[in-house]
Amino acid sequence: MLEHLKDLHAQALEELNRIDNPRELELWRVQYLGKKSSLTQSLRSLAALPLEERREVGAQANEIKTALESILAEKQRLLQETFLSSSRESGTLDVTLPGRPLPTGRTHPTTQILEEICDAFKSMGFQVIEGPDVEWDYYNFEALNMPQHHPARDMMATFWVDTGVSGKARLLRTHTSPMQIRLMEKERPPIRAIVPGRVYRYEATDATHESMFYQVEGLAVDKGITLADLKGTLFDFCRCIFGEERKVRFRCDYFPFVEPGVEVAISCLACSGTGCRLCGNSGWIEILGAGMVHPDVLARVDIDPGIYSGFAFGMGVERIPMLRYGIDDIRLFYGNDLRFLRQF
Ligand code: 2U9
Repeated sequence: MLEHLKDLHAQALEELNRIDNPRELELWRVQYLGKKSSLTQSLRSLAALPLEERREVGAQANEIKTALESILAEKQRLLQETFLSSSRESGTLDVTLPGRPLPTGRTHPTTQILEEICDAFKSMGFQVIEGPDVEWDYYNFEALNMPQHHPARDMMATFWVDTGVSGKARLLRTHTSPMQIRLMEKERPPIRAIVPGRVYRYEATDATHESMFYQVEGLAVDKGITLADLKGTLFDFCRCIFGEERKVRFRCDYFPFVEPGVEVAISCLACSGTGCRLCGNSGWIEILGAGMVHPDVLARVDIDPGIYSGFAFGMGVERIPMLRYGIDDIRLFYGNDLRFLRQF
């Protein structure tokens, strides 16, 4: 065995000396150092040898392998150098040409805005949590004051995963609020959290509707939280994302999981409130829904609404870059057209 290894080493060196191009060098590498080479096979068959012989042959085979690897690296370097200098001399290589640009990826516009939104709330002391896309009917609807046959369920046309009995059926979440119920079940106030994530609606898509889009919803629960806290937080958020000069308007609205509910609008980004096409001549653009968490929702997770109160809010994420950059079709976000994505 030792004799065979020595011959192999000598033969490899002799052949290497005759090689003068990279293609032959690669064939040499496969023959002497590849997976099927005699050297690799010898190392593999060591286990079958008696202990003493195994030690000696193993050491010898490893030594040869290391020597061949280092001489291969040296030969590769030499051939590369020879190739470069002969190309330079013959004029086939112009070292003054600019290099070829490497294509680089970039952050998706939705991810960019999600990061901005999360940073704004983090700076106000909110934690960021995520939850499952597949949810129980209980967390998505029942715990949020929408029992079976509640009319508000119709507005959140649902992709059902399976249809168990009420509360036990599974679905693709229609909003990220279920995670806030899970959080309140687990933790006691004070709670301040936002939940970014994908949500799903079973409806025809058009320029302003997608069957999957992103939401950020938020929740703050503690003793003594009032509508003034909601207004202060969302006012700061709107100005942080849309600019210090924005006016922010709060008007009554209805959502089953809050009481009272509000819709939040900002002065139009295009006309600053005088009225234009973007704002439908109203001067305002609706950006968020919000409200004080309904006492029944708190009671259901065993938080006493006589002691604690909270506010909650929700927003569609894609709407923000659409307004900011004048994107007129939400379907562009997930169509994977690089001509669109490369602009951000
Ligand atoms: C809990 C209690 C209350 C979250 C809220 C809204 C109002 C709202 C929509 C905005 C546009 C969703 O993407 S959208 O279609 N959301 O208007 N969301 S209050 O209220 C909660 C959440 C969790 C436990």
